[in-house]
Amino acid sequence: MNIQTVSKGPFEGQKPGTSGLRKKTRVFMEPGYLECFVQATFNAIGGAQGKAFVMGGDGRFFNRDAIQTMLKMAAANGAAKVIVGQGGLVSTPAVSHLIRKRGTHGGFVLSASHNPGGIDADFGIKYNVSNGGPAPENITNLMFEQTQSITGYRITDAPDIDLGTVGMCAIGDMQVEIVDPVSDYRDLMEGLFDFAKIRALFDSGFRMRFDAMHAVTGPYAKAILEGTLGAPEGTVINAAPSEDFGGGHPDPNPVWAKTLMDEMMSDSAPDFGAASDGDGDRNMIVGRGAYVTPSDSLAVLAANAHLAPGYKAGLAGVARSMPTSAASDKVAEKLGIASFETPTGWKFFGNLLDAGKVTLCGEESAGTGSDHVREKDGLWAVLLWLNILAERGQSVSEIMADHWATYGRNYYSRHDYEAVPAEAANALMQGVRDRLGSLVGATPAGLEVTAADEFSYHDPVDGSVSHNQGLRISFAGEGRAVLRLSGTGTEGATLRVYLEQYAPSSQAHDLSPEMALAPVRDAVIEITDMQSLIGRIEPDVKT
Ligand code: VG1
Ligand code: CO
Repeated sequence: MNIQTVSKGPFEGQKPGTSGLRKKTRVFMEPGYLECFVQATFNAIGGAQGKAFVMGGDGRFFNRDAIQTMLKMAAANGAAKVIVGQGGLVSTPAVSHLIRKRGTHGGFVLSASHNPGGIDADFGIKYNVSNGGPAPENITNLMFEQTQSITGYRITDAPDIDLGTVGMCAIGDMQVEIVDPVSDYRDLMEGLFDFAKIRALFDSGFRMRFDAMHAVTGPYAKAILEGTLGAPEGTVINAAPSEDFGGGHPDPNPVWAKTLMDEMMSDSAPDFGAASDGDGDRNMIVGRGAYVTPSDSLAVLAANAHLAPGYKAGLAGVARSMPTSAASDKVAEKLGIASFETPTGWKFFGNLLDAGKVTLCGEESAGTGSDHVREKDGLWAVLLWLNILAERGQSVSEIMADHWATYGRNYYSRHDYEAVPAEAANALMQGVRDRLGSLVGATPAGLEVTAADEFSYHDPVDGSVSHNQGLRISFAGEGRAVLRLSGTGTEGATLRVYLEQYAPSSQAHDLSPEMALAPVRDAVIEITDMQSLIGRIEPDVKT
């Protein structure tokens, strides 16, 4: 094997964000850009010599080319083995499972998740560590340091390998194992859920629609829902992964999964609807005529998980990201189990899961998961819902009504202001940050502020501290607003405004979220002065 060291780099701006490095695809395709980031990752983990890795992606444009390059780099850096999904495809939760099951040193996920794909859209890469989870901040910081001083990368000139055929091959001394990306994952799900009961539910005439959004969960959902659980053919739509996700945003929310939403709100709606994102770690849940917010979904799953065999012993605790609504806290309180509040991004759940402090985790951005892997897991959430529906024999809207009557309802919505000039977005955040102290007691738009701070996370397992994780403002009557800037965007800044209003169990729960949240929204508009700072008050996307 002929090994070359190519002089390149450093490239500016290779700082991993909320979930790895995300850039425009053309940026990743610049000669040496991907290579320098991958070499920096190897350097940051003490080299690849003798180590095994998993590689897989969501099938977006540049996925296969990137994998071919990275395999040659792994070989040139002395890796012992790389496990790759057939065709270069593996969902994010399935990568996490493969790392854990095969005991590899780590793995690479090639995805920009819910961002659109294509040569003029987005690409991304994320490194996961041996527990199967995203590299924690101490490692992403090391990676970033390496990207700033790198002067070249190692690669071999070996020919491309055939990613299409399951089996073993090699690049020099490095073994390459091409695996079916679905089978291990399906086995894992079968061990957690009552497949016989879910099969019986489908046999009884229960109908669902799963929108794979032309992304990686297509093959998984086909194999599991239709192939194993007996859902009728056609249950899974948009099932073939495509390089540009059919030209859409593979983001499972009511805005981007509109086709599914329209069907679920129509007279001919099936009993249950769900969708997943580009890399298969997000989920949207919708019943007939009833959209379930991700924060509520986490709470319902926490309250009912014991109905599934994998969780019948109960939960150790529940963790949610800070902007996620407090609905799951209410459940944890009632169950007498611990609850945790972490910064945005799945990497912060890893320590809690490893230490056995929590069993379920979730984010308001349609991410839910458990200790079965160290990533959020879209299909897992759908299967847990199916298991619960099969056990309870109620509709989604009946389950929601019961839930709110027991725990109260946390009305919730996220407003995104996209492609804001970075300077203006930073000025808005800084303006609020500067006034946090004086906000308490003020009454913007007539609502009294009871607390205001900037969230810092103190990891209870390793003692690390993460600052600047979002501005939070609480209002009298259990209302709350959170402000933060996105760490996954590739254009300007995205301002996220998270709105929440609690209505206790004794109250009615049938307001539209928009109505229930109007006072908190008005207060935020006044506090931020967004009209004059970013020139708008209407968001681009409401979820
Ligand atoms: C967003 C979400 C966050 C999620 C992250 C990665 O981050 O808000 O909850 O963990 O995306 O999800 P940000 O920094 O843009 O708000 V995925 O499915 O895109 O890997
Ligand atoms: Co994702």
